[in-house]
Parts: sequence; structure tokens; C-alpha cells
Amino acid sequence: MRARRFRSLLTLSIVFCAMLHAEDGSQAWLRYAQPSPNPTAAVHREIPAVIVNLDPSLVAASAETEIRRGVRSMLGRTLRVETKIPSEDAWVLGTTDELREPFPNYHAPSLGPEGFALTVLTEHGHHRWLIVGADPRGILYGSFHTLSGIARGESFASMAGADSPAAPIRWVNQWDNLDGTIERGYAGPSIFFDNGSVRTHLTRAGEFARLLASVGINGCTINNVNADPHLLQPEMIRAVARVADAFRPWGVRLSLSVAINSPQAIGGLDTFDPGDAKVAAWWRDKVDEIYAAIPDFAGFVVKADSEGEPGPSRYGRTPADAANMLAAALRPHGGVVLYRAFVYNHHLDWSDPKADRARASYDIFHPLDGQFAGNVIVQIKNGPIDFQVREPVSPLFAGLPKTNEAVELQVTQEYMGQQRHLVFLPTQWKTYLDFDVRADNRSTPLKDIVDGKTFHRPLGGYVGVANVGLDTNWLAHPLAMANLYGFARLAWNPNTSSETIARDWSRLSFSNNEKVVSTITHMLLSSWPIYEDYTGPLGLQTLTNITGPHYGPAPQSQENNGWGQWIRADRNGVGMDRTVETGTGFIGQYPSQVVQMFTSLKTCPDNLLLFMHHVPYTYRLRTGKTIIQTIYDLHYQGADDAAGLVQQWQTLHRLIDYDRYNQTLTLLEYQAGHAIVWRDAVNRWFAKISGIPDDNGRIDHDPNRITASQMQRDGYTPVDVTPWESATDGKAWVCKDRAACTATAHLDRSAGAYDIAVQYFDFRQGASTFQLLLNHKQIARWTANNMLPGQAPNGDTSTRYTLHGVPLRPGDVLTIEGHPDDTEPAPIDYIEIVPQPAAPATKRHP
Ligand code: GCV
Repeated sequence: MRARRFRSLLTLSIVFCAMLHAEDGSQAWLRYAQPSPNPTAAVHREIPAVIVNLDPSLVAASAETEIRRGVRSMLGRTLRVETKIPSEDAWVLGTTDELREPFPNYHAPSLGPEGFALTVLTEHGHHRWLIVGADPRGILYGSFHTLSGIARGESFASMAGADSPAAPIRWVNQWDNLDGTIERGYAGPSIFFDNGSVRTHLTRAGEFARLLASVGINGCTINNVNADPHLLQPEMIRAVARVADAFRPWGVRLSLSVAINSPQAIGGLDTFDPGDAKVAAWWRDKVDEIYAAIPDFAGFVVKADSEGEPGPSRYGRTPADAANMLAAALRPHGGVVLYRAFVYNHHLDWSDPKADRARASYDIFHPLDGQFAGNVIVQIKNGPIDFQVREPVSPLFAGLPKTNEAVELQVTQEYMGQQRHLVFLPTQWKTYLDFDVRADNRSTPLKDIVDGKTFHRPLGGYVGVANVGLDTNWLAHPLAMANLYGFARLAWNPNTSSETIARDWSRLSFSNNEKVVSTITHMLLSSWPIYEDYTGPLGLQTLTNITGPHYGPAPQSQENNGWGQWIRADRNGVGMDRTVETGTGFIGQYPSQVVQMFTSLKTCPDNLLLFMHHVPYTYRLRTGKTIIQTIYDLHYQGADDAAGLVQQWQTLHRLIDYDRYNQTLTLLEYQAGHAIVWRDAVNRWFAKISGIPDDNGRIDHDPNRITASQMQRDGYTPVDVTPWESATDGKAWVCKDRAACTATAHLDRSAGAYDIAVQYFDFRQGASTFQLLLNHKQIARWTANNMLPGQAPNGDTSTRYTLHGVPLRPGDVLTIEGHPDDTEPAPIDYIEIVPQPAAPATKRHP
């Protein structure tokens, strides 16, 4: 008896461990784990044992296979496939038309294109679980919806109802290059391309399409908008057709980004003038060739006249001329053109107080309203600059009432911590989608404009720049896929709340355990405001290194260059004056009620104040606090809250699988350290430029820190850091031309346990090793090989190693020993010794 109980305990723990260990993120939200608490026998009994698929399409076949797969995995039941409705309970898949004959008494609700209905029909004592699509894609989406419900522990009957997508365009863009790199991709090489051509094995491409389809995405542009004309060579079109083949079973249509100069670059023409008949004919032939290889090809995405890309302006033509020429070639095949409004001059004149990059899209595209062909959609980034931590909604959305529009959102975290920081973006996207732009002085939230409701447009929707890579878990950070999932949920229904998205994603991706779900949900919902606080609050934009990798802090890099991401900070004040009266006039591009709101300092929201206005540092916000003190305080608050994320995650120890727990913990600890780098750099920079100290005297007065300059050094020498604010006194200490260097501190701490952090720099190339010695005995050793984006000591590469709970006594001697590697000279900045327990970080309520 005892032995048996022991055996069953052993089995249980093996099952438990297997459950907690066998996760790598590759299945994302399609894990099909057994719902927990385990489904009852009643649920098992309720599931029909037979599945009938009435639709002959490839897409519906995927739906049927997926249901069988999901039910087997979650409920341990193998469904029997039948071709006729049996005399027993059955799942039935089909379109509204296909269900009419077998179920004459069933009246399907009216469905929009790609919509679905779920219902339980009882006839002759048999239950039919109907998954009804407006079309094959609808059947697929309904099937995935059902499986997601089962995974979250819902019954089929409770899912009954109908749903249709808000808009026809629900695409992702990938910025993949033919050599296999991905522009602004942070999760490994391309799943499509390698070494100048399409990969031999496209398994991941098919898996990606399945993931996309599971949340209703119906199009994917597979190459960089900075497009390589060679993609349109005949052999490449044939190769790309293989990707379309991998997408097709999932109803995901392939599209390509095209370079507008292709007729000249690869077509042998002496021009790419959209007004030239030869050029138009070249595109017609090229499009015919593409459709011969890819009959369901979706269309083109175009970036032109932007950031050095060639464009129609070369010939005095407009974006409408270029878009319409391509549209004419695509129209006979049902293809569309997504023409990007991200067109601006990146050689702006900083000395011109009227110059403003934010104005560009509206200035260029608004006058063209009404000139775009019916199968052209203008693809507009959510804000007027470039995916910053906060921007206002682009005024162009209200300025194109006679044009199809799509909003472009960025899933890949270019300015948002590059998947090393946790930033859940649906919360941010909702602020854009819900923003009421008051076109014609009526309620016109952005979501209604892109859904085509406001201006009665037939086409429009949502484009997300995904940039997944070959990393097993697609986006590198185990919590980053919440953004891809969230993008798709909002593209399907922009009224979905961030909380619903976060909860559903957590359940599907981790567990139905309420503690897990509520903790991850809380972390996700608070993460964007936290990131905003320690980067660029008050509408300052991200304040990142914009002439470098767009990652670490570098506020000065915003200024005095042609890129126009200026914040115009000087000794007296900060912010861009974008008012009509005294500034660049950008605010005047909005409808009148929004103009009024942004123009008045009284009504302009604090979180966009410095985007819209230039004010003195001593200007007081509605909180009563000055601008400068708010900047300081928010940076301290944000860094504390980032530390709080670590603590929250630690409460999930043993509640989720070991690998994802540890991987996430490591990243959150890194983020908490990098938030301190951000805090210190931005605060130092503002303290210097404004000449106004922090009321609380915190900047560069950290009692727990011992800088390398204060330590006794053997071999370490100082180098200047650019930008200066990303290291103490603008210096890093490097070990050059030696095998090892040391920096030693004589401590005088009262006896107790301490956390010891070593702040050092980790370059992309080179893997220096460090040792930490207490009283000459090694207490830690690590290698600097985190592949941070830089090859110099600065805010991109500054990071920390923390050792927790080290017992110290007065008179202890602490030594850092650095061993350089390659071109990385084991650079260090300071050590920080914090008594345990550390002050609890404030928990922020979203
Ligand atoms: C693909 C920003 C990014 C570029 C990107 C561009 C765009 O400038 O930094 O990498 O280019 O936006 O959206 O076209």
C-alpha cells in the first residue's frame, strides 16, 4: 500500500515536472495544455466523438486538423472523421451556404466577411457543434476560437455566438532582408530568407502562418520595406512562391514590399518614372508574373521617398501617382497597394524653428486625398514621428476622408527595449485606437476611421510590424509574444480591453492558475507606463540613442541633427513648440476641437505636454510639481517599479515551467539594472542642461555606490564615455594591453547581508570575464556575453551583475578582477552595495 502510494506520488511528480519543464515558447498561445483544473468527466462526455467537415477548401482542412489536434492534446480524445452527418453527436464545420442543406432549420446569423458563428444544434436527440464560417477563413477562425475557449476551460455552449473581424486588412509586416538579417529584429535570423534567397526549409514559415491565423491575421509581408529590387527577379518570385505555399493552408496571403525603382534597377529601363508608359507596362508584366506563381498574392507594400529610398519625387510625381500605377497592375488580380505615409525629409534644418518632422506625412498626403485608386490603402504609423514611447495620434488619419487607411503599429520593440525590457504594447495601442480625433466635430475614434466606419471606406485596417525570428520562442523575451497576440486581437476587434488580452494570453501561454494569470496580467498592464517613466515621460519621446541602435539612453542624440526627433532642451526650458501661433503649426493639422485641446496648456494632457509645447523647467504641472522635478521623480519611480517587476515574477517560482521562469527572471533583472542606467543618464543630463538640482539631492549622490575612480586600481585606466551621462563622471575604466586588471574597495559596512551589484559594460563583440573577490576569495564569476547592441562603453552596453545576500563585516576587502577578451577591455563603472532586505519597490496599479 505504502509502495503503491509512493509509486503514484512518483508518477504524479514526474508528470508535474514534465509539465513544468517541457516548455520552450515555440507553441506560443497554441500550447493546447490540458485545461486546469482538469476537465471533468462531464466535459469529456459532452465532446462529440465525430467531426464532419463540409467545406472542401485547404483552409477548412486545416481547421479540421487543428480541432483534432487540439482536442487530442487538451482532452486526450481522438476524433473520428466522417464525411456525412452521423446519427450521433458531431462537430460540423462548414460555410453558411454549406450548412443550409443538411440543417434546413438552422438560421445562421448575418456574418461579415471572414466571420464565424458557433452554435449547438440539437436534432433527433443529437448535438451538433456547428462551426460556421462566412467563408473558409471564417471556419478556421471559428475553430481556433473554440480551441482557445476549451484551453481556457470554457464549454462550447458558453461560446455560442457570432463574431466578424472589424476590418479586412489584418496584416503583419516583416522587415526581413534577403541575407537573412532582419531590420529592427531582435529574435534571431529570418524564418524566410538566408544567404540571398528563400530558405530551403520553411517549417517555421508554416508554423508562423498557423500562429497568425489562430488570431485572425490574414496577410503577411515577408520582406523589409527598405526593399531589395532583386526580390522581383524571376528566380526569386519562384522561390517566394514556396513561402506562399506554406502560408496558404492557413489563409494567410503573402505580400511583398517593393522598391519603386525596380524597373530601372532590375528591369533594364532607363527610368522608374510612374508617369512613363514603359514603367507602367513593366509593373503590369511583373505583377502578371507574380500572380502566375502565387495566385492568391495579396499585394505590395511601398516605402518611397523616405530615409533614402527612391521615390516618385525624383520625377516630380506624387505618392498617389506611384501608388495608382502599381494599383492598376494589381487590380485585375484583386491585389492591393499599401502605400506608407512614413515619408519625411531626414535632413531637416535644426536652426529653423518652424521645421518639424511631425508635420511631414500630413503636409505630403493630405493634399492628395481623393486621388488614390480604390485598391490603394495609405498605411500610417500610429504617431507622427516613429513608434516612440508616447506620441499623439497622427493627424493624417483625420485628413484623408476620401482615402482607404490602415494604422501601422510596431510589435517589434525597436524603441521599447528591444525585447530585453518588458513592455506590453496593447495598452499603448489602445490609447491611439480609442483617441477621438473629432473629425467634423463628431466622435471619430481612430479605430472607427481605420475600420472604414467613419468615412465609409470599403478597405482599411491594421498592420503590425512583427519581426519574429528563428529564435525558438519567436520574439526572444518569453513575455513579448503578448504583443503579437495583442496586436491581432485588436486588429480583429479594437474594442477588446488590454486586460482581456493580457488575461487570455497569460492563460493560454502559461497556465490557468489564477495566481499566475493575475500576476502576469498585472505585470503586463503596468509595464508600458513603467518603461515610459524611466525613459521619456511627458511627451519627450523615448530619449534613446537615435543615431545608434535606438536602445539605451542618449537624450542629446535627439538634438541638432536632421532627423527631427528634437526635444529642444536648453538652459531655460524643454519641449517642441508645435502651436500654430508661436510654433511649427503641427497642432493646426488636427480637427478644430483637438487643436483647441492641444493648444491650451490647461487642457493639453501632461503626458504629451513637451511634445506640443516648449515650457520653462519651472513650469508647474497640474500636480503642482515643476517639469524638472517631475522628470527626476518619474525616473526614480520607473526604476523602482522595474525592480518591482522582478519581485512580482519571483512569486511565480514553481508555478510555471522552469525554463521560461528562469529566462524571464534573468531578463527582468537585467531590465531593472538597465532602468537604473536610464534613470541616472537622463536625470544627469537634465540636471546639467537645466542647472536645477533634484529637490531630493539624489542625482550622483548614491551612498551605496563606490565608483571605480574611488577604488584602488591595478591596471584599470579611464576612458571618456559618449554620451558622457551614461557613466559616472563620464568615464569608464578599461583594462588594456593586460591579461587582467583589478579594482579594490576597502569596505566599512556594519555586519549584515548585502546585495552587491557590479556595473560594467558588455559589448557585442568580445566576452570578457569578471571575478568578484571578497577578502581575496572568489565569490562570483561571470562572462560578459549578453550581446548588447554596441561596441563602446555607453548607455546601450552598461549593465550589471548582482550577487544577492552577501554577508559583510567591517574591514572587508572587495575586488573586481576583469579579464579582457577580443576588443572588449573588461570595462567597469562602479559597485553598489545595498543592505538586505532592499526597500520594497512600489507596486503600481495599472
Ligand atoms: C525599415 C524607422 C526605423 C527603420 C525603419 C523605418 C520605417 O526609421 O528605424 O529601421 O525602416 O522606421 O518604418 O521605414
